Amino acid sequence: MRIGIVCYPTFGGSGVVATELGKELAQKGHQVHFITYSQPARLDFFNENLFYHEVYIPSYPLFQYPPYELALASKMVDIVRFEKLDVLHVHYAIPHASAAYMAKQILKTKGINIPIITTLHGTDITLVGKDASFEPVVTFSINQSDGVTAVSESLRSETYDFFQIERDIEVIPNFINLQKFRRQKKEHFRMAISPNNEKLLVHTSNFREVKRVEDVIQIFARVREKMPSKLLLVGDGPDRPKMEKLCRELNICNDVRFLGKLEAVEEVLSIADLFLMPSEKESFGLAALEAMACEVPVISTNAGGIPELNINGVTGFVSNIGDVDDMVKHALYVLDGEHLPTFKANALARAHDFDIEKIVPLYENFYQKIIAAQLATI
Ligand code: GMT
Repeated sequence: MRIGIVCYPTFGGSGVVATELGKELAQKGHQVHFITYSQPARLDFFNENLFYHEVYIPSYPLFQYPPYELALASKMVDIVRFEKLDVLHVHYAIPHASAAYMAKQILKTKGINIPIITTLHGTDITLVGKDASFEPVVTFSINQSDGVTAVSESLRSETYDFFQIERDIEVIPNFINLQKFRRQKKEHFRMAISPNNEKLLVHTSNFREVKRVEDVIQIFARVREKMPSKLLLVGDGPDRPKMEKLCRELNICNDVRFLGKLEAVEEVLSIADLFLMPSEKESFGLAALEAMACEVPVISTNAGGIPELNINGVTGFVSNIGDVDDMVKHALYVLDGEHLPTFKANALARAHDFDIEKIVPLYENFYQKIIAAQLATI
């Protein structure tokens, strides 16, 4: 198949899923064309089946807000025609699904009927998409897509609950490359961070409000009172300065390291004992899956799709949003030397359910189904 993938080229979340999907599809012999505004972060190697097409927006004094969606739609039209694509798969509804709709209408005038598949990732529905500034366009472009997938059951039902959706949405969960995300031997690194064998807690996120990083720090501060431990924070974002201040106020700076945006997250996860995800919203929780693949149990909230991944009492525990007491209690239980090995093994076993080799064929089958349905209408 010749597949166009449209995504945000950023670290984390939907961009990572789209890039990893494209890479795997290319390995399997499909031709994959990425269409976005800069080189996707994890697309940093050569493969004969992978192509990258940059969306260029010319600047003009009138454009206080550069019309990215129009430039993207025009690029899609160009690439679908020139590369003879079979399907366009857009990740994150805003603005990719509506740009794809426009590209599809333009292509129709040229005798081409390109199937559009939209994958909903989370905040495009649960946060930004719900905003009245976007809702009508999001509803319309979901309904107009030829196929729609959501990354969890929870996101699927939230989409039906909030928007007037008149079509099927298929759940295809996120996945993990178990060759990349696996527990590696990093004893020297662990010794450097926790020389006295302190327990190692890890959190990775984009430090936005919905991630509740403050809860991460409060949980850690309370665990540390009962058990010698260290906290590693990976990622960066608007809440980081507040979190640094909080660490100073709690006088725990010597035991907390802010590592910033790291590419090789799996190296940090390889020395971790526990992963913290106290998010307020999380359609899936890819960061938790990455941790589980590295044999790290998860203490999380029950927000969105997290309980579909983190099995309460098995791979870690889930608590109500903001219930720091409960998360501290569970963290101490999991970190107990008697319990930790079982939780680690369970986390890894659960990660295998989301093995990229199991999930990517679901996308391939979905593409085939949508392409066949489209051909049948001609
Ligand atoms: O979590 C974020 O803020 C980033 C966001 C994104 O789209 O990049 O992540 C969303 O998509 C991920 C991949 O499907 C999911 O694993 C995250 O749970 C989801 N985030 C939220 O729903 C808040």
